[in-house]
Amino acid sequence: MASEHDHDDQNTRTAFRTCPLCEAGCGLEITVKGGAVTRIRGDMEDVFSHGFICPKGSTLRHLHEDPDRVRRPLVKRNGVHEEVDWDEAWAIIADRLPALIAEHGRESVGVYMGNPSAHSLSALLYNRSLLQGLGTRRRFSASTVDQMPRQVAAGYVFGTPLSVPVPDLDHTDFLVIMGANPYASNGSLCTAPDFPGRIEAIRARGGKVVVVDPRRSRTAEEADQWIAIRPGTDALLLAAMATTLAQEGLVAVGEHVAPHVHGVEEVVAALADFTPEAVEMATGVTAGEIRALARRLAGAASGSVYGRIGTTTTEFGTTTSWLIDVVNTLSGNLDRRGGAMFTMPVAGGATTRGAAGVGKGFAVGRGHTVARQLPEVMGEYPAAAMAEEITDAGDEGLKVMITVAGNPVLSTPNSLQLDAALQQLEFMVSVDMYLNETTRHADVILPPPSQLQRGHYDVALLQFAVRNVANYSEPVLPLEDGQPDEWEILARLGLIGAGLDGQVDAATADGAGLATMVQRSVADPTSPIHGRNADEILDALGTEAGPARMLDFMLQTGPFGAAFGANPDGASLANLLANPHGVDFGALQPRLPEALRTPSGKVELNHPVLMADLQRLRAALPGLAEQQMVLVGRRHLRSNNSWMHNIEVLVKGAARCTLHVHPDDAVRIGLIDGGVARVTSRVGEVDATVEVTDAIRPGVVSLPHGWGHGQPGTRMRVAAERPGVNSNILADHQAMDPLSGTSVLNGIPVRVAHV
Ligand SMILES: Nc1nc2c(c(=O)[nH]1)N[C@H]1C(S)=C(S)[C@@H](COP(=O)(O)OP(=O)(O)OC[C@H]3O[C@@H](n4cnc5c(=O)[nH]c(N)nc54)[C@H](O)[C@@H]3O)O[C@H]1N2
Ligand SMILES: Nc1nc2c(c(=O)[nH]1)N[C@H]1C(S)=C(S)[C@@H](COP(=O)(O)OP(=O)(O)OC[C@H]3O[C@@H](n4cnc5c(=O)[nH]c(N)nc54)[C@H](O)[C@@H]3O)O[C@H]1N2
Ligand code: SF4
Ligand SMILES: [Mo]
Repeated sequence: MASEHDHDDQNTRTAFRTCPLCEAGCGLEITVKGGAVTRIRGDMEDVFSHGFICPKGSTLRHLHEDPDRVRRPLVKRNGVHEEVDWDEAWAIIADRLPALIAEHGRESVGVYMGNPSAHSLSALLYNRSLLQGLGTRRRFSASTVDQMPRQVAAGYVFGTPLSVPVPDLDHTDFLVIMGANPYASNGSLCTAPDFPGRIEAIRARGGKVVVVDPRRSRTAEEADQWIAIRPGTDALLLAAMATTLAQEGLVAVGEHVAPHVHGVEEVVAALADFTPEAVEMATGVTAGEIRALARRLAGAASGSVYGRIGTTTTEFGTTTSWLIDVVNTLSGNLDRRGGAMFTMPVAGGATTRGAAGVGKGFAVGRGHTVARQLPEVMGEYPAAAMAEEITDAGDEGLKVMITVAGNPVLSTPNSLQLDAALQQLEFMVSVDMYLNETTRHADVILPPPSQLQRGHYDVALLQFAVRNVANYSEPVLPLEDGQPDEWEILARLGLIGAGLDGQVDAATADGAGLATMVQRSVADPTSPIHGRNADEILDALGTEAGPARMLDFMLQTGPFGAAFGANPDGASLANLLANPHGVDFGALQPRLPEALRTPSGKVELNHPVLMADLQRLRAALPGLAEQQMVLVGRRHLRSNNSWMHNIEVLVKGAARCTLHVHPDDAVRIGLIDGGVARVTSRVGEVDATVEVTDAIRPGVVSLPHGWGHGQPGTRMRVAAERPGVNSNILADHQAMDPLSGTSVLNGIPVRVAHV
């Protein structure tokens, strides 16, 4: 392996690997002795992370060695999961799945793809094969409990759902962070290893950082200013900032940007009634503070407003994301150094393909759910509709579910409803490495190899990186004999769904898929290999099936690509193998208008779908101004959604799944620190341990998600010792941002009582 260096000790080697656990993508230096990992630390030479690592990074070893990690397939018999060999597991699926498809049709199969799908090269490249093979349109994913609104807004305004501008962290003079806590999360839709260090660098060079968050998060504590907004009202705050810029003559769209933007005046006019005074009650931020924030943004040499989970998982998630673009544009910060910029991904970019500066644009609604007629968005339906699509869709109800890298029973709204619905399925398959709250319902669990046994490249997260970098990691540890790689599992599952199992194997299907890609590319006038000989390209890609070969093709045909010899020093798999610490293709550069893929070739700042939603926002204003108790979430540095609570070194110490309550609320309700509170929402109730803290706005309580372990039939022994409670029992499956189908997970109306 190219990334190994022999040590004096013949048995010891060092491997370099990008951490796949969160979006930061830190480089790890991994020492392997006699086939076992003995040490993991930050890779000092990594071109992007420069040695940074968080406490989760070194636990890849613990994950690999976790005795509870599923290593061989599990089959449920008489309600109990038993280990079987791979042939037996495949035989059961091949027996049941095609028969159920024949009986009920392809649309009786539902698929849920979870978050680690976005961190697995296999899943990123082969979930597509699985979906094609199954042929169902009833797809769901963690996107609709996460970033979908940000992508929908980007789709309408800039032309593709991957056209998300990112804050140019390393050059900005003024950063406004809304609804994100990168000191805990390490950043999201803004790939930047050592996000905290980059924030500190802004302040060290004389810049300012403002955090808008109902909680005084760690990030807020480290910032120059904390604005304690009322949950769910960021759209109003942003609208009032835009209006302030207009009223005070501060609108200054960048010179090279202005000719490419449609509708600046129209947007300003449509927002005019959202004055700081009109929204101060609802937002809980005074008109003076709103004006000051707008002025500071306009006055900064460069600035960027950045929003994440606290802005997307709300009733106005898409409109909030759009208004972030509006404020960045009006203040002259779109597409400029230190502002909000477009990335130039080395592989797989949606804004680097096809004709430059123009495209098909973005639309939703190619199909609807059965029970509630909710529109398709980006080829999927709201995760919150999964349960009702099983139970309330009559003859068209889902009979089969396949989950890949997801734990929707803990991560999606109205968990108890979904938990019950999954029990009504005729068949369920999970591709997963744990027997958890979701996979306990599966008839067959197919375990992927551990993270250390797989190659890696962050095809998805590097789309949002604050520098254009590329880094490929080879597997650190080998597969066991006969153990399939994750891509083979996904591809074979797809072949079974397509009725081709036994006729075509995964490697052959992969070769055919690659050949199609190459043929399309040589025929595409915008491709760097246009007009070349397809066979010659295929020969150069070699005969080893799998994601590395496909990645090689993507790298070589990308914007920095080697293009199969045309640009010999460019990006290719060989080039990345020779550079185990990654390759840096430089800082973000202005990309307008070439990055656009809208039909008009303009920034559609006044897209009609977004403009129309302002009426809904206006109508909601009086309701938002009413005082009521609401629940928000939070993350902890040592936790990762629902699935890493089985790692002792991460979960030890004080209990983390606590309900944060402001002292004033505690007194009013009669709660004491360490006592128990009953939290009730429209759909459920949980009893949580109270932590009284002034690091939260009065009227707001906070409970982290991803807890509620220790259920019968699960096998996560460490997690079961500190089960916590599942906050998504409280999240309402009906409450969503209608533009994106994304659930309201922040700002859930609740009652809190003492028990
Ligand atoms: N350690 C760790 N890291 C992670 C994860 C993890 O679980 N643990 N998960 C990963 C994933 S999948 C994601 S998507 C990212 C998410 O990354 P972030 O978006 O940074 O997520 P959080 O840390 O939950 O921060 C969200 C913040 O929004 C605030 N908030 C809640 N409601 C509102 C509101 O209405 N308005 C505003 N302005 N703020 C609000 C919350 O108080 C919280 O501080 O993190 C990733 N990184
Ligand atoms: N209330 C509330 N709910 C939330 C959120 C919130 O802030 N508040 N955040 C939301 C967000 S941002 C997200 S992303 C979702 C996450 O929601 P999900 O993606 O549904 O859940 P995870 O907890 O990430 O579970 C990941 C699953 O994948 C498995 N797994 C881990 N690695 C791999 C792998 O490499 N391959 C395979 N095949 N399986 C793997 C794990 O064992 C686990 O079962 O939760 C959402 N839910
Ligand atoms: S910050 Fe994220 S990518 Fe970096 S070591 Fe921690 S979990 Fe891994
Ligand atoms: Mo997420």
